[in-house]
This record gives sequence, C-alpha cells and structure tokens, in this order.
Amino acid sequence: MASVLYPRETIITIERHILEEQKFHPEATGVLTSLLYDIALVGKYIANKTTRASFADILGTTKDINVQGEQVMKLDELADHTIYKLNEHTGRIAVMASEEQADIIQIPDKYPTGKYVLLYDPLDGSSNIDVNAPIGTIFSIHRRKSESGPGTLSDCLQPGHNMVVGGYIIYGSSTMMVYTSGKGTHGFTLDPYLGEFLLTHPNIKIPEKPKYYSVNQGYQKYWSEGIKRFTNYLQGLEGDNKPLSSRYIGSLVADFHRNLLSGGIFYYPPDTKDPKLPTGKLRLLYEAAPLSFVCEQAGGYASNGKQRILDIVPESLHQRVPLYIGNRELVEKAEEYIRKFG
Ligand code: P6P
Repeated sequence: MASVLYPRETIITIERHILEEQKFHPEATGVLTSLLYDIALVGKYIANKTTRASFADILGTTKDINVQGEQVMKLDELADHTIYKLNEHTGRIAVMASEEQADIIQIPDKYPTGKYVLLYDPLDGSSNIDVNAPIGTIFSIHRRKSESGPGTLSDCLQPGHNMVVGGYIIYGSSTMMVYTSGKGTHGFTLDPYLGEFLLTHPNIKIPEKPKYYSVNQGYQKYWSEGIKRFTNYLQGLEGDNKPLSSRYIGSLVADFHRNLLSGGIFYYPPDTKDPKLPTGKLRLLYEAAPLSFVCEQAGGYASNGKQRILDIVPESLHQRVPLYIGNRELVEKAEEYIRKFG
C-alpha cells in the first residue's frame, strides 16, 4: 500500500538503486557504486548549505575570478572544495577536473589513485544564487585510459560516448539527483528529514510532445540567420506547428531539467556577441556532455548544431560548444535550419 508521502509501492534509496544498477556492469567492483554514493553525499551537503546560505553569510562573491573569467561566488568555492575533499582520498579517482580550476586536479601523493575520472561543474548557474533561483552541480565519470599512477589530461579529454555515468543535482524547490549509467535516466528527490535521495522519477522519458523552448532571446541580434528562423519556427511564425511556450531562467541545470520532464528544447547558440566565445558559452566536458548522456538515455538528443555532442572529441579541458538539447525532433530541426541558412 503506497503511503501518502511516497505514492510508490516501495521506497528505493539512491544507494539501493545504484547497487541494483551495478548488476548491469559485470566488471563493476563496487568502486563506481561508492563513487556515486560520494556524489549523492556532495548533493546533500551542498543542498544543506544552499538552503541556509542567507544565514551563513556565504551568499555574495569572493574577490576571485575563475579560469572562465567569471566572478567566483562564495557558494561556488564551497561546492568546488566539497567535491574535491570528498573524493581526493578515496582511492577511487585517478584525476579530477573542475569548471573552477584551470588545470586538471591531481590526487595528492599520500593517497592512492583509482580507475575513474571525475569531471564536474560544482555549482552551475551561480549568478542565480543571490536571487534564490535553482542552481545545480553537473558531473561526468569516465574510466581512466592511462594504466596507473597519477591521472593525465588525456584521461579527461574523452568523448562523451565513453562516459560511464553522467548526471546532475538540482538545488531548487526540492533537491533532486538525476543520473544515468547507460541503463536509462533516473531521478531521486532528497527527503531532508531522512537525509536520503529516494527514487521518485524512475526511467525518465522526455515527453513526445514538446512544451517549451529555452534560449536567451536577449542575444537575438547576434544570432545567425538559421537560428533566427529556427526560433521563428518554434514560435509558430514559420511552418504550420503550434507555438511553444518560452521559458528561460539562465541556469542550465534548471532549464534543462524543465525540458527533460516537460518536453522541449534548450539551446545556447554560438556566442557571436562575444568574440572571446565564438563557439558558445557552455563547456563540453562537464556541462554539455553529461547532460547529453542523460538526455539521450531519456529518449532525447543533443547536438552542437552540426554533430552529436557525445561524439565530439575534446581538445581542451574548458572547451566550449554551442548546445541544442531536448526532444530529438526539435534538435534535428535546429540542425536542418543551420544546414539551410547557416
Ligand atoms: P546567459 C550560468 O552562468 C550559465 O553558465 C548556465 O547555467 C546558463 O545556461 C548560462 O550561463 C546562461 O547564460 O548568457 O543566458 O546569461
């Protein structure tokens, strides 16, 4: 009998779900399972901090500018430090890379290295922190390619189709962790009283009928002809389709999560307004690629406008890509407009 609180017959914690998933990976030795536990713990810790940030004087900015040239918010720094400290000593990781750090992050000599590579954006959308809009942690796990010893940059620069696990944690009206290990996309909601992520969205599938489109139309003047006409299509100004509703909050995890659950497309076209960002603002390794894995496992698709995101071979740690992600039909329509009109 499902209880009122949990309208499911059984209450499944993320730990139990990860163990169940381990059965699909015969080579698994439990290390990946433990690594996912650690990431769930990161989510619980950051959720706790973000919920009470106003009281703990960790809102606002530090004086630092990160490798992206962005103002580092105090919570960014806390999230980045938390992920590092929860993973540096476990012996599960060969090397890490963070949106907040210019170079790869080696495991200290005093700790053993492991077989996994952890890439992460510790707190994406941080410009929304002070206005209480949803923010998120995005993570990508690969197997190391190097044999042993300290992990290398090459271990980090792997195409998304090699990814073992991709996922995100969204700190919003509730805290959710959504991840895939290649066997479907699953969502877990944090019960703050139990301190447990419980399975609430098993085997997420992006709805067939899209509802929203998400893009920053403030940059419309900088868009190519193809993107302008694609956006007209979404608004029903071209073709015979009904207009989609526009929703954009400027927090990638929140915008993506809405389209994953409700159906739609998020896109961040090439950023021609800023010559320093000719290939778009979003980063491939720890933003576009993990979300693309999650999206494809939910029946969607993700492209840079010309190529499947998961097939792009990264050339640098903080490489940026244009991103079109959501319902396959809409992403392919964007590719069609770009092919036809540039
Ligand atoms: P814009 C947040 O800073 C972020 O990296 C993503 O979370 C978000 O999708 C994007 O930037 C928003 O960028 O240029 O629309 O403000």
